[in-house]
Amino acid sequence: MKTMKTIQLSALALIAAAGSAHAHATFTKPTVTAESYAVMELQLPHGCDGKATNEVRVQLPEGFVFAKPQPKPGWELEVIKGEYKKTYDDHGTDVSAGPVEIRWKGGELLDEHYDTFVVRGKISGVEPGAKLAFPATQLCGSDATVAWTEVAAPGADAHALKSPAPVVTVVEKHGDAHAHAVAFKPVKLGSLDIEGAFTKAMLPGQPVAGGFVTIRNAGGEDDMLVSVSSPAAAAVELHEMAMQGEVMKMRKLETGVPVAAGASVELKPGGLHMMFMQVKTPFKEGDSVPVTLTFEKAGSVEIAVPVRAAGPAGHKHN
Ligand SMILES: [Cu+2]
Repeated sequence: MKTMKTIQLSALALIAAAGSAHAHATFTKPTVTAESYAVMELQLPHGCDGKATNEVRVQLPEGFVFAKPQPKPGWELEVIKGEYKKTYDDHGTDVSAGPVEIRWKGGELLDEHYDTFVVRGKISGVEPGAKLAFPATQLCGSDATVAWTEVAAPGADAHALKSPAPVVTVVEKHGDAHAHAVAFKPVKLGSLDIEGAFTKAMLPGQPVAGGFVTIRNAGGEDDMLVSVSSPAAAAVELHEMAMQGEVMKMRKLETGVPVAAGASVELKPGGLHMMFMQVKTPFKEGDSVPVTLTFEKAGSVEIAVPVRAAGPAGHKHN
């Protein structure tokens, strides 16, 4: 048992050391949408051990086609062309060759500065869920380089790599609708503003789920969230998490959640929350759950609560 603990600790220490020594080259956005144009913005966190970067090379993966780099003042562009492995349709024309590497040359990015290098292209013929790696190299003068070129084997953990290539994950085209579903559109009810509602995807076998929302009372009169209901759950209770001695305990609020005049109350993980009891069908990421909030004075309103990705730990209930 003791040995096990030591091993875990030293592995953690290693990860922490690797993380702090070198921030990695990454894209500003982690996902791109299948079958659509993507603007890839590569951010470089530092030079080569103190030296300024004079050249940045980015290799383009198969499935990222018709690429066009964004020119940068002070840098020359070189676009290296090659054969694609497949043929791609560009508005009715079959295209089998195009840019495969972009080089920004002759500039100067000091070690203590940060910059981004941008290339636009079409994500084509790549299955949603796949990851696209763009191996990148920073050249500093004639003798120093930093290579971000390691690519994890399919299914392997990229965190274990020392110099991982910048990667994006391809998401479904209708991922757009999904992204919209995840954002909650604020709702007004009298002088109450209801914002930021969400719940989380449920793990198999998880019977309950927490729900969260922020309520602002812009009016001059105190109000109270007295009840919550949803056709997706047998009941929805209002709960509070509170320390009971050393233990975090959940407590049912029998009278409701007060929303004082001019104040706002946030139902959030680890604090006040709605609790969906005996959920009929586990909540799935990207869906939304119809919920009716009833206030003592302002009355009732139905909102669509978006389902976010499951948290690191499911919502436990005692
Ligand atoms: Cu609870």
